[in-house]
Amino acid sequence: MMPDVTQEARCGYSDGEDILVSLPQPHVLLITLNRPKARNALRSQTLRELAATLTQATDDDGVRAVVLTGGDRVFAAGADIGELAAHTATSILTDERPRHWKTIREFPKPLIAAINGFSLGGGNELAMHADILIAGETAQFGQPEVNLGIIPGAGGTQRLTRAIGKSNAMLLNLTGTFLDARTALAQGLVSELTQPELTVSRALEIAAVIAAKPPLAVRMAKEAVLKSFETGLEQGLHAERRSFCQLFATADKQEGVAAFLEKRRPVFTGR
Ligand code: CO8
Repeated sequence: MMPDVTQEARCGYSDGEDILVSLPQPHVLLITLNRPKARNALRSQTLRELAATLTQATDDDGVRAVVLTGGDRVFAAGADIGELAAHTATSILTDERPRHWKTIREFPKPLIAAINGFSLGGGNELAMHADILIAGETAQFGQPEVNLGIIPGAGGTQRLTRAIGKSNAMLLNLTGTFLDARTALAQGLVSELTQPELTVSRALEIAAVIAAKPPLAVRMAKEAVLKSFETGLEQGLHAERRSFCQLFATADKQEGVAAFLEKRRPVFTGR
């Protein structure tokens, strides 16, 4: 069930034309794609608003995790095909959207996707930008771009292959067929399945757990895991070690260790 967020403080965040933004619980921002009539198709406006909200959340110490959803019925049906239709080979070169994807890709705090219904094309690429993917049992995933005479343009050939392997990624990219939620779980695209009405609640629950952890350690853990997609093992281990050592300089490391030894709950300050 979608939490009732209407009464929640917004603390400077505002809804856009295409997204709803709320703070349903301490330190957790909830972003809901809100173009249901277009199955949450991602037009430039949607990505612009999403990127702007994530930029605001990056600078906001009060936000420690973000949940991204399309609501109870659809995550996102891909890039807005009407908008794509208007692009030419030259106009697509100066398209603003790669800039917004970069902002989403570089968001340093945990991003959890709560996925119901269709997660297709650019929508699935958006889902795969999340650090943790939770899906409803009726969710369906796909990269149907081939049906339009194009290929994915925001990671659908790269992130999907890393998530589910070559043969499975080829199947989706070359045939345009959809993956059901159970298979997506079995192949490692998502971490957990829930009843569709509980997907957002479960994602918020995970976000709450993360929000209670020391933010700098969380940030560096995310950075280190993502590094494994970009480097060889030796370089990745080196980066991990560097972050590991840096964390020894934080107040939260002192607090975490002291609290364990003193058998009390830690109070993390993000310093
Ligand atoms: N773009 C624009 N409008 C869409 C899209 C879309 N991707 N998907 C659905 N809609 C619109 C439909 O045109 C329709 O509008 P209207 O009511 O005005 O006719 C409305 O949403 C409802 O659609 P349906 O009647 O088809 O709804 P169904 O529930 O029967 O089916 C589906 C839902 C299965 C999602 C179906 O609409 C569908 O197949 N949509 C297209 C999926 C697709 O091909 N996605 C890939 C798009 S290309 C892409 O993502 C490239 C990514 C490139 C990089 C990233 C850039 C952002």
